[in-house]
Formats: sequence, structure tokens, C-alpha cells
Amino acid sequence: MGLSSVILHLSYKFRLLLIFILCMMVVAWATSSYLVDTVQETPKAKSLVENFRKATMLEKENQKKKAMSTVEVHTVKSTMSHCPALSPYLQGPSQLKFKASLTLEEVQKENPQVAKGRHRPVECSALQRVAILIPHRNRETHLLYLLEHLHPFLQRQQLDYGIYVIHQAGNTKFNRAKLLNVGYLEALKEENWDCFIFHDVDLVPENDFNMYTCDKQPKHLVVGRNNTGYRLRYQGYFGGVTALTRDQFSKVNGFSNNYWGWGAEDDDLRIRVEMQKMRVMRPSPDVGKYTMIFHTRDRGNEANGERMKLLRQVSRVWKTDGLNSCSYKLLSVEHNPLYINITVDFSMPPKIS
Ligand code: UDH
Ligand code: MN
Repeated sequence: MGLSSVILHLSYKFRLLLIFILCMMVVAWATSSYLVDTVQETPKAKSLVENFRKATMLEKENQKKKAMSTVEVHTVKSTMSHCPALSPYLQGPSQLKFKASLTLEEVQKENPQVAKGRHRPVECSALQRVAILIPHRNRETHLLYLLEHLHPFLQRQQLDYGIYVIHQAGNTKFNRAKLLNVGYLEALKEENWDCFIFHDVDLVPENDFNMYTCDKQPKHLVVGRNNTGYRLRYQGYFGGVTALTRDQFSKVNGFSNNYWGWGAEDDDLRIRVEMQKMRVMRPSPDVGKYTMIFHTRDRGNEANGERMKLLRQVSRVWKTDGLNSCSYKLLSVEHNPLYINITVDFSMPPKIS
């Protein structure tokens, strides 16, 4: 091999080496710039990941807090202390006034905290859930005055309550007792009420120490009213406003359904109560005071000529005449702001044999 060919050969090898080194340098440069990029990018990615982690943790924390607060609400509700036996809001005797120009809108405005006829205390858990049942037909003004006074009265007593007005449609003879049976049956469809107050629309309580709660024995709340000199109408009177627990009322099979027109359906209930060995209790005369809004006898509620005869057969019929035989046509159930209105239709009374 001559020198020139050696040089040629070498230069060929050298060129190859040069190309190789060049390639290596390009690779090295590319890799290094990528690495630099990566190194520069990492903090960004890091913070991104960090932020995301933080966000997820925050979300998780929020969810945890939310769950905890729900638990808290539940526990507050379930461990909320019972309202005291004697409410601190009671005011005692009052002189009632009835403004001639009063409207339902005004009463609604005065009671924004009442919804769908119901209210319960926020500061404590009420001792009883009480349904007030009011038999009604064509006594709108009386209803207005009763609602005006009863809502604040029941709230001062710290009760969990609902007011039901059971309205008899049509012109059939009025049947107070049957309407009250309907009220009991329908009210229990939407709440497991502990206590029922059977309440005439025209009697307004004067003293909020007259508790609208139920006791171990059935209670008669109207000891006296203004138009009878605040004296009990007669020994054994059990009309106007009474309080019976769900079980007491069920035990006597409710009211009789057969008293069409005025009178004696309340005496019938007292007989049922006594037959079950229960005893009627009353508040003291200074507490059981009512103002009766003046009225005359309504058309369609004439005195019931059959009432004495019916009273004589209570012990024979009570088991089959009452809640378990109360048939009616339910026309509507409306949840108004201040009361639940139940409208029913009763077909004509069957002839009593
Ligand atoms: N009721 C109505 N509409 C009627 C009839 C009765 O809503 O048409 C309801 C209402 O809740 C009333 C209750 O049934 O409070 C009892 O009826 P009532 O007030 O007529 O009975 P009360 O014993 O009066 O108070 C009887 C007649 C009054 C005659 C007065 C003459 N001195
Ligand atoms: Mn009356």
C-alpha cells in the first residue's frame, strides 16, 4: 500500500468518524435541550399536579365537612332538647278583639312562618304533634278569627301542629261528628299525629295556659264561655273543644256517623269514652275560658229530633258505627298557607229504623 492510498483510506475513515461525531453531537444537543426543557417544565407540572391534588383534597374536605354537617344537622335534630313542659312564651289571660275588616291576607302576613297549615318550634323538639280538626260549612268569618288567634296561640305553646278544616260540601244536613271522623282519618294519611283537638270554628281560647296537648285521659277544654257566664253548660258536657290522643280516639271507634243536624253527638262521644273506663279531665275554670263568636242557628243544622233515641243505643252500636264505618266522598285536599282544607261530600243520611 502506498502512502497516498493510506492517506486516502485514513481520510475516508476520518470522514466517517467525523460524520459519526457530528451525529453524536446532534443527538447530544437534542437530548440536552429536551432535558433542559423537561427540567424547566417540571415545576409547572409539579405545581399543576399539586394544585389538582389540593383541589381534590379541598373537594374531599368539603364533602367530608358537608357530610359532617349533615350528620350534625341530623344529630342536632335528633338530640335537640325537648321543649319544656311549660313554654316560656305563655302570656295567660287575654281579652280578645275581632276586627270587622280583617282579611285572610292580613292573617297570612302576620304568620309568614306558617306553611301549608303547619308549624313547629325551631328551638326545641315539640312534646306532641297535634292536629287541630275544625268542622266547617259557611262560617268563613269565624274561621278567619279563629286562625288569627290560634296560630300565635299554638306557637306560644311550642307545639308541632297542623290545622285541618273539614268542609262539608252541598246542602245535606250538617254532620259535625262525621266531619271530625273524616278529619282524623285524612290527617293520619299525611302525618302520624299524636294528639287530636276537635274544635268548633266559633270558639276562641282566651288563655294560652289551656294547653292544646293530650293527656293520659281525654280532655274537655271548654270549661266556660263568655255567653254562658264562663260556667260549664251542664254536668258531663263534652262539646266545643276536646283533646284525645290518636289511641284514645281509635279505642272508642271515633264519633258516631249518624248524628245529622244539631245536638248530642258530643254526649255520644262522652258515653263511648266512659264505656272504655276513661275519665274526662278539664283545666281549671280560669284557664278553660273561651269567647264564642256570636251566631244564630245555621240552615242545614236544625236540631236533630232523633238525638235522644240515638243516645240510648250507643252501647249497642259503637263498635260498628264510627271510624270503621265512616264512608265519604273525598272531593279535595288543599294545602293552603294557613290551613289544610279537606272537602267532603256526604250522601243523604239513611233513614233510621
Ligand atoms: N258548623 C259549621 N257550619 C254549620 C253548622 C255548624 O261550620 O252550618 C260547625 C262549626 O264548627 C260550629 C260547630 O259546627 O262551631 C257546632 O255548631 P254550632 O256552632 O251551630 O253549635 P252551637 O251549639 O249552637 O254552638 C247551636 C245553635 C245556636 C243557637 C243560638 C240561639 N241562642
Ligand atoms: Mn257555636
